[in-house]
Amino acid sequence: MTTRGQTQQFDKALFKASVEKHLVTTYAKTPETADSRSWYLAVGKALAEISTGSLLETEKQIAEQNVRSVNYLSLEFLIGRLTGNNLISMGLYEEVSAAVEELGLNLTDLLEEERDPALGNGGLGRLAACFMDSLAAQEYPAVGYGLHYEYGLFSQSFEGGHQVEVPDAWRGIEGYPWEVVRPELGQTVGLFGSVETYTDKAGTSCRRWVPAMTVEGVAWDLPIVGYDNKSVYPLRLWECRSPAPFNLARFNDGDYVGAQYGQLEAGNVTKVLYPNDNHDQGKTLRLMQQYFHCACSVADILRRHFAAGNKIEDLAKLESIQLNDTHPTIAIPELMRILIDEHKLGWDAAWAISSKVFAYTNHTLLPEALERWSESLIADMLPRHMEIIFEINHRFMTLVEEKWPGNNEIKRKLSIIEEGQQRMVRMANLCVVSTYAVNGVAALHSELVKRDLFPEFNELFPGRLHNVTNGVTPRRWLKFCNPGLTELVNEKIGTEWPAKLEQLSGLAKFAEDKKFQKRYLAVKKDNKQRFADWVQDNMGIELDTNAIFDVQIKRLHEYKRQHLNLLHILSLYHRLLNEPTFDMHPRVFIFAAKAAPGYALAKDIIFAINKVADKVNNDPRLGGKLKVVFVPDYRVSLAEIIIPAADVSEQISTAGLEASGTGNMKLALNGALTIGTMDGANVEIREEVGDENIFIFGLLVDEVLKQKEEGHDPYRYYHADSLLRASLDLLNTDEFTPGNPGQLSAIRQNLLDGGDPYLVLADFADYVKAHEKIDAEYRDQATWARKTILNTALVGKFSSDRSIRDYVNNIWKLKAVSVK
Ligand code: DL6
Repeated sequence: MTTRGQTQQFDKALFKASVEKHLVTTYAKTPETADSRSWYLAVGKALAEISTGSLLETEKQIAEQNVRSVNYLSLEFLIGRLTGNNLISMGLYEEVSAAVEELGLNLTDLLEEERDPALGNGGLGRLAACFMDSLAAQEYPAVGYGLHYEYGLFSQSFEGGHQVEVPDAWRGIEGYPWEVVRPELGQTVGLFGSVETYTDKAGTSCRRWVPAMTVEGVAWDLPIVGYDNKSVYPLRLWECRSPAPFNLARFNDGDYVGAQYGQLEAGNVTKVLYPNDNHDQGKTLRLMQQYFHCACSVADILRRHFAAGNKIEDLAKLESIQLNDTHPTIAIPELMRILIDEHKLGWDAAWAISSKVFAYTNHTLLPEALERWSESLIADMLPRHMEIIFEINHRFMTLVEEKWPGNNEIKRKLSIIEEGQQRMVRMANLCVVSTYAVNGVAALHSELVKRDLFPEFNELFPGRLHNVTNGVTPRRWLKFCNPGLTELVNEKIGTEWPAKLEQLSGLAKFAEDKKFQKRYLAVKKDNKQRFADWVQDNMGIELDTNAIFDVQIKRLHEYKRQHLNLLHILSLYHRLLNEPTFDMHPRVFIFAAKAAPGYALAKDIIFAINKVADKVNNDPRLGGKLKVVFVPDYRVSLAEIIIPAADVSEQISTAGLEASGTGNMKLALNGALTIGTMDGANVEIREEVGDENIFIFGLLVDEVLKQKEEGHDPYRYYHADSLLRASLDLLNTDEFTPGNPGQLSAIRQNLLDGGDPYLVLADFADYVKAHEKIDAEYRDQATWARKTILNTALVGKFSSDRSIRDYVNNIWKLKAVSVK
């Protein structure tokens, strides 16, 4: 019984029986005793039964065809809840909804029971999830490799306005219904120890690593269900365990607890996701995570390669390994080690393979995010890998000498090893030297990678540096999260757009159509109401859906400038109270963001926004014109409610610092108008939607660089602009922290005496002006309707399907395999 769009055989009676069977046998509940969570788990398990079968079948058919595939290595996959999304991809949403209704349940309520698997920090991890979705949707053979963290990104709550972090046990006690453990795929991983020289049978002197300890990698597969097809790809997550459950000698001595130490220590490796976004912390355990991830993944890639009957010499022909940022870079010396030490290839033969297997994506230009590991740490944990890195560098330095004879300055700059008191390994340099393709994630970013980060590499390796502009999956970020708009779009342009997002341009002709405008705005209003209800229920704040919903949702970071947004709010507060002629359309400023636990100023900014929110939300003098909501515990499932409700999208990073952004794409797709700097993918969004349908402000990249070079003087702006001065000075009073002046001063101090490193003050006046324009244009609802419709219509380029096709055509060179 396969209906249109339904990709899996589905029998309602059998499905219901399977749900009830899992309820009883897997979760030990009867229909009478089961709560909503148990029912969700049972439904998840019943669905996973279907997807696991398809996953095995997909693996089999791809292996039989023995075609080229990509292996996406990432320390983060911020997949979000799977159930709703997988139902959409399987084409079973309505069928399962009807089936559970017959069991006396409501599918929407059940979906709310799923905890978000928060296995990533932000943009980089979410991008990896979108890419897996698009690979499966287009059937380009792929495996995603990540880590099975016991705890994902911390849950956030607020106490007295301060961020509090709580560990995130995303699997619950029962485990995650969609995952399946694959014991047969286990790997053993060495750590520490030494390197020895020995003579092989042929009399050749060889080197080999003798690890001091080993840990076990256990594979867990999550199904990435292809949209509207039969492919299901594995997202393979490695969990670290001790090789023996306990130390038998100690156990026999009666030391029951000590006997399990090994287990506890190995478990630490994949215990928790490091909560830093765009910041490298250099912790030993993090390096261990990275190596563990790479060792298991490379071994699994080779296992598949040999299982299909291939020779090692054909590896680069059949496999590409994409490194998602530098976090999995240690895979490069790991593969070289295996090729040389285990497969006995000479250096040149090994290099010829390895350097054609790996490709690298750069996601940031921020110096604090570019990973460097101390040579001594690598040499201690991975001594053979350090030797190989030295050899790669030695050969590379010879190349540099040939190109720029006698130029030690260039050598110092390009070397993989950074000299200094403590020698450091520059992972990005290692990547550029050792891969066949390097890409940035938006046109501007890729230009800056070429021009500012790696100019000499670009000369040395012409053609190696590429651009692949990021994208987002239209399935989750429109079809699933915005059913109202989906229905309207389906009616106008048909139902194929979720797999062909460029078709949205067909909506452009309705942008002036009054009837369509009315319906589009009605959908937006409904979405605003859905979010307002959530805020009322969860935060006790009442929102007026006639207000402009102005949204900034992303990690809290100075370069993303949530404090610029805050200053603008303070300026509105000041004007409403002090300028009798000032008027504004009611506005709700919505924030959601987690700060890295060790990032003090980011936490100060959260506190300040919360304090300002407390005051303005309850100040009758403002006449309800200004509201501020800081939604706690930002996560994918919250984004799914906020994004469809947004009127305005804040993309206000200092130009040159946001590599791409992907929230900007999701918000524009759902009809929010961007207020943004000429940064990251904003530049390309502007190109697509047209200058009149976006609000651009602020310094350009080269103006930022110039201003920094010449010495940015924040006080110059402070003295020249009375509105800025009034807004900043509010932070020094007790206006928002009654009885406690100075509690918000750290932000003001950072901006004035700390030199304003992200040029907030330089962009303030232009930002205020852009907001005034938004205010005026929103009041003219017909104009606004046209602009918002055109945003949805004209951002088809930002589908992650297009990004994946760019990778496939320019870097990976894959052919699709249609699973039967
Ligand atoms: O490419 C995905 C995403 C971009 O959209 C963001 O602009 C960028 O900040 C983010 N980069 C990182 C870097 N983390 N590290 N290392 O998360 O990547």
